[in-house]
Amino acid sequence: MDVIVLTIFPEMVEPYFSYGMIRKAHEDGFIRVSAMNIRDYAQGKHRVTDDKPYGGGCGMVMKPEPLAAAIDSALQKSPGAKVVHMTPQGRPFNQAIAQELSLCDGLIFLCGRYEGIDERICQNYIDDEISIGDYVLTGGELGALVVADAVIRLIPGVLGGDDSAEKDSFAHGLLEHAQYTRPCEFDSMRVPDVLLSGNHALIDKWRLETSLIRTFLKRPDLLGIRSFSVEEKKILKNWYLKLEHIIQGDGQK
Ligand code: 9D3
Repeated sequence: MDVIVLTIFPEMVEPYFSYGMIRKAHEDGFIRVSAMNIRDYAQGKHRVTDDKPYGGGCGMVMKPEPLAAAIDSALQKSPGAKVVHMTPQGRPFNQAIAQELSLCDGLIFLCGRYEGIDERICQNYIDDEISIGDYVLTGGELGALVVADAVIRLIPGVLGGDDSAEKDSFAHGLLEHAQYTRPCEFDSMRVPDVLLSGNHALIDKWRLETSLIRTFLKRPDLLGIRSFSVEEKKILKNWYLKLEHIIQGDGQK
């Protein structure tokens, strides 16, 4: 997959691609990541990329010609790529959109600055509009990195052929179970005995139960949009029975 970020601040996004899994995926040839400077496609001595808004008002708007030229140039490097405008008005980004974008041959992220980009670019050069959430950023660069990061790790082979992307919490709709590593005692707190037992059926059951309880406590909204397996229903009904005992005051203790 090609990932190209169009920005007036390429120095802001390039370093992110030089570390960890993305660097490895690039080196191994699964992806080609780059940033292109919109200013390189602007005209005149000063290569101006922004101008005053028609109709008046504060702030500046990104001029259409440099954006169009930058997008055309990126499309030449990656024919058929999807052009994604990062904007607070876009579709709220989530894991399902990451899955969808991971099927593309190429992604070109257009990052706005100032008050935004000329509307005529939105109409004729953009395939998709994405927001990374309801808060105000200073530009689209962090958004492009967030989306690129989430998409790249889903590309087959990028995780080294294992299935951890499949097991991700948002893929199965539950939060991750608690994690422990050595030492087995830290700050007087011990690792739960079941994890040291070597009994993998019991460990899986414990992990599912902690996943469910954490999701119930921290993100009950996730449980509302999901159906449950037979095993999960058993665990939930068990809590229900225990709570009923407590409410009726006839608990074991
Ligand atoms: C300060 C100007 N705002 C009008 C009240 C509109 C506005 C324009 C441009 C607000 C933010 C931005 C810059 N943001 C992005 O380019 C952006 C973004 C975001 O701000 N939040 C969430 N996702 C994204 S993706 C791109």
